[in-house]
Amino acid sequence: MPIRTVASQPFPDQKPGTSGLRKKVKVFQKPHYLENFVQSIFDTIAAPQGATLVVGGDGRFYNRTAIQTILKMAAANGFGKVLVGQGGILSTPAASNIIRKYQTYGGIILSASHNPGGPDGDFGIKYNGNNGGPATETVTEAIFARSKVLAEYRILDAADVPLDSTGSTRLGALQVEVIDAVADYAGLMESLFDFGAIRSLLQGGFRIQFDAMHAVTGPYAREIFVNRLGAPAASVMNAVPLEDFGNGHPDPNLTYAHDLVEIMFGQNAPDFGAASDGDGDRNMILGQRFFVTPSDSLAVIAANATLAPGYRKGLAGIARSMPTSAAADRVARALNIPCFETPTGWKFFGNLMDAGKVTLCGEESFGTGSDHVREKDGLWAVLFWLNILAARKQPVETIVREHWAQYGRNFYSRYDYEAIPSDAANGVMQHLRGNFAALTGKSFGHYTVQTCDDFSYTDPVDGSVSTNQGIRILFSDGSRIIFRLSGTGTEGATLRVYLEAFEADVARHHLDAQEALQSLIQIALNISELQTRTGREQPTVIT
Ligand code: VG1
Ligand code: CO
Repeated sequence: MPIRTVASQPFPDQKPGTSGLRKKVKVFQKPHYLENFVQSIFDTIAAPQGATLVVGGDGRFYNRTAIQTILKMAAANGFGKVLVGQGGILSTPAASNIIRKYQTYGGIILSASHNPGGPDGDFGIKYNGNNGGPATETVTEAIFARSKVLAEYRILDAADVPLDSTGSTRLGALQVEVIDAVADYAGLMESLFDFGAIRSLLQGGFRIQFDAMHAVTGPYAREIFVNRLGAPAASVMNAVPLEDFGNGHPDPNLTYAHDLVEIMFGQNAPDFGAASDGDGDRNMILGQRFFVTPSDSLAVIAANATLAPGYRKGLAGIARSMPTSAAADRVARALNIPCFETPTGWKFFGNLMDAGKVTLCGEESFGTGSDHVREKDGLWAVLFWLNILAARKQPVETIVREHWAQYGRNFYSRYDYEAIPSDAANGVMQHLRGNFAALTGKSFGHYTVQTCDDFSYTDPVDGSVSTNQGIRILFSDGSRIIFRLSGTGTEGATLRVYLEAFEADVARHHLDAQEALQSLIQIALNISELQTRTGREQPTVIT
């Protein structure tokens, strides 16, 4: 079969964001666009002749088309074998596991995560290295640099490869192996958690509801919750992955996972509810009429980690992204283990996990995970909670309230202003930067600004430095306001405002977060001039 060499044009807008390259499907459909990016990856990683690659995605629109292109390009670029999830589907954590388990030369994951899909929706692509984690910034910068000077790409002229049943096909010299997308992952989960105890919990009448949001976790959740743990089939809802996620927004939060929220906050609510996002790496945890913030979830998992067989020996350390609340820091202090603060995005946790410095990682954006893979892992977090619930035999709400009583409560909320003009968003950030000196020492009622800065991070393992990772306004009582521009949005700019206030007094733990954070919110709006600069009275989403 002939290999075609195609002249390409550079695309200077291909700078990858928080999690790889995310664009509208329409952009990916432009001639040579995807090909250029894939060739830039291949040129940068310089895999040895005959190397094995993993390829899979969250099943959204364009997944199959992109996979056929990548397979033909892998064949023309000297790869020996590609492992593809059945139907082209692999959840992000499952792909990470396969890279590690079969020791491949990394993998390509196709997803725009929680962003909507379909012909008018979003698509995304990223390379994960042989540790199973998203490429480090050094590698993504190199891929970007390569894409700017790329002169041509190589692709095999061949028919499409069948992807719907497991088995092997040849594509020129390349062996394409379609693998069961679920089995290895389910096995890994069974090795970490006490499935026997969870099964007994469910047999005893404990009711769970999991919302796969018509995204990638449906088949995984069915296999794990229904087939292996014996939950009724109806406990997994929206379980069939659809190319447009049933026209939904596969983002597991109180706004977008409304089907589940209605059930969990309604009459006769089950004992436990959870949801995952488009590519299966995020999670939302709910008790009966009770929402667990992702930052609290990380802290509770850390404090109870030894209840799960895979973590019985304890944790080496914890890492959280900078905007994530400091609830986990308090647990780390009590356990006498280190706690790391990294920039947003899972790629910053990889080095720490590889070096054995941390076991658990988490982000406020519904991301929790551990060193079992190198991605955040939605179903893993759900199983961790079920393991804790099976061991402690208390409701979700009681576990969280007891946690607050012991460690104090970090009230937390995030305000997202989506699709605002980039100039206005940059203007807010510039305005804040220009006011660091004026703000320092200033009091706003109970709150006094201690310091303000632009977060920068030096990787303790490889010494690489990442600057401008978010503006921090730090108050003397430990409260924080963070301003950050999203790196995953595909329309204009998304400005995120993160608010955190610590409360040691149990008598105030019953407060609603919005109530407890009211004055901080006012301060944030005041000092940023956000409303006048963006013309937005209200945020798009509050989590
Ligand atoms: C968002 C979240 C971040 C997360 C990233 C990828 O990034 O804030 O915490 O790691 O999405 O999540 P940003 O730059 O838009 O704030 V997902 O589930 O892609 O893989
Ligand atoms: Co995701």
